[in-house]
Amino acid sequence: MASTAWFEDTRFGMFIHFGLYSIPGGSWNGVPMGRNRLAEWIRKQQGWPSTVGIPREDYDGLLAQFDLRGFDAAAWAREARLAGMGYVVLTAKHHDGFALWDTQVSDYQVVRATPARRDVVAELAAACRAEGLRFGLYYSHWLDWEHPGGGQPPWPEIPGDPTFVQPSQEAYEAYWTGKCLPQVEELLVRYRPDLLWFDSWGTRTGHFLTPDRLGRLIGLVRRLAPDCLINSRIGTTEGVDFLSTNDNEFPAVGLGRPWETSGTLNDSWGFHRQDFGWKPVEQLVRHLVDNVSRGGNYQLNVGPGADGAFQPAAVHRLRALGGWLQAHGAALYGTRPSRRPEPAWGRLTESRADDGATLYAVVYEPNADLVVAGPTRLPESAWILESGEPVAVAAVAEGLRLTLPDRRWGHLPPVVGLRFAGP
Ligand code: JFZ
Repeated sequence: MASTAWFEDTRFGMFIHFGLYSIPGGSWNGVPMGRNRLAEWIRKQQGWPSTVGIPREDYDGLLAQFDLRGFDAAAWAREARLAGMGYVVLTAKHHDGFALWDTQVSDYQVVRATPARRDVVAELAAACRAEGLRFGLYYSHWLDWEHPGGGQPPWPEIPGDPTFVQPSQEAYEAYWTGKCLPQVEELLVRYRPDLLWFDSWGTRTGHFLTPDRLGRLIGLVRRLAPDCLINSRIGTTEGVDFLSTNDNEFPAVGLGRPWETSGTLNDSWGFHRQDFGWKPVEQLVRHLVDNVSRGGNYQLNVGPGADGAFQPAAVHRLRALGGWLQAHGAALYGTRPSRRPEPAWGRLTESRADDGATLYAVVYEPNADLVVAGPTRLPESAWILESGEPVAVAAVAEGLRLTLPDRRWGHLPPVVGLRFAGP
């Protein structure tokens, strides 16, 4: 197992879904895609339920348009840092099988098959490291719609879904040994990712993601990159480093080992020009604080347009999150869940050192009765984290009562720091 210390200390990362699907942006010939509106699925979902996706030759017409004229990896890395994030995870290869690096395993890749002729993975890896960020890669190991032996959508999952013909085990093994494993080896050896984010879900993975295949894949990572973290959506919770929840799933309690939620800013992962479901900043802050207070991370996604630009609605939210974290990040970065019960009015985290501990109370409801249950030992000091303004603390039967200064606290939560010297 690799060390998850950096992952648990960093708490907040950027997910980036970028690829051929970023060009159509959720609609094809003026018709918005159906089903779940995940724009990166347009190849298989366009026209749903009356038609089943886009013919391969039509979809591959996108290759000639993929020129990356506006792509600026340094700008992406800068936005992640400004958002207060500590790592970036890029879709190196999504389900459509298109590779964003100069893979020697397949011609279906950005350097050989597009006018861009740029290694997006290499550029972003360098930009992230220049910004002091960790770098990870998403790899769709289970599904691959380019290779004749790759997994097809595991449908029908909802009414109206078509049934896809899945490859034979022999064909899938040819995909596994001929594309999946050699491409993962390339990514590990060339770009040295700090984590690999594999993607599978549901109850239909076992037909192809057998213990033998997963053993070979996990073994490959451990052998070539012992420090590279692996997530549970590889298809098992055994022998992996952190758990990934389902999309946009925020557990009410911690999962007892390092874990993360990957979530979207709006509804689609890939750029979708008609996806207007942008989450408010306060919801995003609460998702982050909820997860961190329960021992988890938040990997928040951006779907850049084909020109590489982040939409203004995305930049607005990322910079707002970064602004809040500039003043309150100490309550999240490097912290661990508090041993005190989670209050209804907010969330608690703790940072512990040899000379004492600091309890952080993130106050969602400033007007509530702010009682922190547990020991009644008074702190040496208590203050509003962003301003230093003192906060009154009284010992009560249930624990400690905080009394905030009489202020207008706005829509983003204030944080109280409570310093306890000694063990
Ligand atoms: C998968 C991908 O299909 C999707 O395109 C995106 O990359 C996301 C991060 O991962 O989407 C999922 C994964 C899990 C479920 C549904 C969609 N699920 O558990 O229902």
